[in-house]
Amino acid sequence: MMDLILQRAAAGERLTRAEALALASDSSVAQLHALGQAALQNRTRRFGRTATYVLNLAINPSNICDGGCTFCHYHAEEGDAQAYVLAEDEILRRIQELAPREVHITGGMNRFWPWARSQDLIRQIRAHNPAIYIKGFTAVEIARFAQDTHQTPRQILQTLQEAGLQSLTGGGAELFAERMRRQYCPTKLTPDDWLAIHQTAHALGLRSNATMLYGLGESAEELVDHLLRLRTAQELSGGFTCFIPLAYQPGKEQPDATTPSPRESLRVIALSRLILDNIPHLKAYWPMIGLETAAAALSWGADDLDGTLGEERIAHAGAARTPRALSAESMQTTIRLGGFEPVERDGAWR
Ligand code: V47
Repeated sequence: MMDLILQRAAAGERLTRAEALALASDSSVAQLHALGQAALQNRTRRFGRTATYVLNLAINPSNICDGGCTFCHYHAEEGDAQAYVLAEDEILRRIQELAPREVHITGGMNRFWPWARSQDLIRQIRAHNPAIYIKGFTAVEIARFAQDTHQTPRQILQTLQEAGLQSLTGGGAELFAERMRRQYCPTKLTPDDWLAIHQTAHALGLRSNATMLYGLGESAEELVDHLLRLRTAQELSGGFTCFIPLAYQPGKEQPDATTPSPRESLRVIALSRLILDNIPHLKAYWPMIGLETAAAALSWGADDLDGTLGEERIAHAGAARTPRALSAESMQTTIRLGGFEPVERDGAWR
C-alpha cells in the first residue's frame, strides 16, 4: 500500500488526503529514506540535476511590531535596546552597494513604516532600479495597511503593483491549524484571510510565495492540512510560485527548546514536494536549517536555496547559527556539495 502511494507521488500524481496522511504519519528512518527517494525522483523529473539560487537582499525596515506572535524573536517594542527603524536612504544605499537582482522586503507592524511610507519605498526602489525584482510584504502587512487606511486589500495590492511590486512574500501563514494559532498567535490574520489576500493578488497578476512554520509540536494531520489548503487555493488562483517550510528557531531565552533536527527538516521538505504537487518551486531555506541540511534537502525534493540575502535578521533574532549572508560562490559550493548543478535565477525564476 505504502509502496503504491510512494510510486504515485514520485510520478507527480495527486495524492488524496488519506494517502498524504499515510506518508506523513510514519516518521521512521526507513520512511525518511523512502520519502527522499520518491521526492528526488519527482524533483529530478522537473528540474534534472540543477538547483537554483538568487542574488538577493533581505530588507526588514523595522523590527518594531505589535503583532504579539510568541514564537517570533525578531520583534521588538518601541524603546527596546534592539529596536531599530531603517531610513529610506540607508535602504537605497544598500541596494546600490550590493546590486541584487531581487529584494525581499518585510517588516514589523508599527507606526514608523505606515502605508504612505511603505508604498513610497516601493516607488523609490523601482525608480532607482528599473530591472530589480521586487518581492515584498506578507498578507498580514497588506491586511494591516487596508485596515489603517479604510481601503480593501485589493486596493492596497493594486497601488503596490502600480508602484512596482511584483510578488508578495510567503510569510505570515505560520501553521493554519486553529490549535497552534490559539497558542502562538491568537490575534493574527486568519488562514482564510491570508489565503484570500494571496488569491486577490494572483487575480491582479501578482505572484506570491507560501510558507509553513514547523517544529512547534504540530501533528501529521495539522501539517498535511496546511499543505492541502495551499494546494486547493493554488488550484483556484494559480499564482503561488514557491513554497518555503520554515524551521522554528527557539531564540536565546529558551535554552531547552530546540530547532527541528535535520531529519525532521528533510521529512517536511520531502512531504511538501510530494503533497504540494501544483506549486512549482520548493525552497530549502538555509538560514533556518543550516547549509549542510539545505544541501541535503536538494536530494529530498527541494530545487532552490533562496539567496545570498545580504543581511538576514528574522532567523538570526531566533539565534540561528548560520551566516547572515552568503556569497554567490558559497551558494554554488553548497549546491555542488549537495550533488547538484548551480544555476543563478532572477526573482521571476528566469
Ligand atoms: O512570517 C518568525 C517566520 C516568517 C520565527 O517568500 C519564524 O521567499 C522560524 O516568510 N522561527 C518570515 N520562523 C520569513 C518568511 C520568508 C523567508 C524566506 C523566504 C520567503 C519568501 C519568506 O518567519 C514569518 C514567520 O512565519 N518566523 N519567527 C522563528 N522563531
